[in-house]
Amino acid sequence: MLFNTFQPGKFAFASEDIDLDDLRAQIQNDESNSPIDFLKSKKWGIIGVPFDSTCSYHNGSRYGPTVIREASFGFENFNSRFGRSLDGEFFDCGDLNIVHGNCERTCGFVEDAAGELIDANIKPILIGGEHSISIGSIKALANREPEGDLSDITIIHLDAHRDIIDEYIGEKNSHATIMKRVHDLNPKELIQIGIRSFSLEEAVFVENNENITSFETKHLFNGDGFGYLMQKLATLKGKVYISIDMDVMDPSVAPSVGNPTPGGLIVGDIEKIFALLYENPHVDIIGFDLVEVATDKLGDITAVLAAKIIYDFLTLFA
Ligand SMILES: [Mn+2]
Repeated sequence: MLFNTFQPGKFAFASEDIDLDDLRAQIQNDESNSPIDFLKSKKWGIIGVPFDSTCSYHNGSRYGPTVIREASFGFENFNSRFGRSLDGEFFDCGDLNIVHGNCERTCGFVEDAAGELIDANIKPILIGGEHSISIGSIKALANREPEGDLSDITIIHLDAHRDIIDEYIGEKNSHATIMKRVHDLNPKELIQIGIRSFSLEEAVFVENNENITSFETKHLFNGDGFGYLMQKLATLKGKVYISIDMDVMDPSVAPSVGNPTPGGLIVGDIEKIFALLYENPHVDIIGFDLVEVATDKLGDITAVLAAKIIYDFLTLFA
């Protein structure tokens, strides 16, 4: 390809289109195919989910997939931070049809679409959209586990907020309750990073659940706090799903998010977290999402940073 020009619906450097039906048929006919083949797969599939309906502050995350893809064309194929080229195999499936105003049905569509990728040994990447959509991918993965839940999967959740109340203004399915819905699926461990805003009810819930580990910014950015996080990630084992709410970043570097919250992470923090997970041979990342970029402005700095995070992720894990 001579030109690296923005194509609507494609992340930069994405492989050409795939025939999912064909891939799934091949896998179904392959008797030697096993769950390990999915686990060790380095193929990723991007699904844009332009859904914002339950947002409690700034709306606009429905434009996230478009502005993030557009920003992705500003990067070089060679990723100098990691000394590697982005030449792994990944596909961009485009944007999902969503049901405006209906979180449950939209997340059902996400679950179906992510499931189609997984059944072709392709790991799902969601670009949001609001945070509630993560449950689609996570359920698709849980449904394919022997226990039908997350008891063998660690969730790494980067966010300014805990998102772990049972209902938000009477709603069970909301961007403010997403990690409670995840916790309902019995995760092996839920690791929350960058937390700095939550209710007392959420604090009590976290305290009473041994499978939740919390790295609040007040600890991360004090003394050896970040070092403890690094130690934790270096000792992780097994299947890991990563969910990044862009409001985990400091609003000085990522202002265009649904709920900006001062005192957050900077770019190098995410790079260090990815590098450490990449260097840990005992971890298999099985899914990833990046949500809550809320802007309709092309070239918005938050969209550029979001594209860089996805670009870094693909450079290391594709
Ligand atoms: Mn948040």
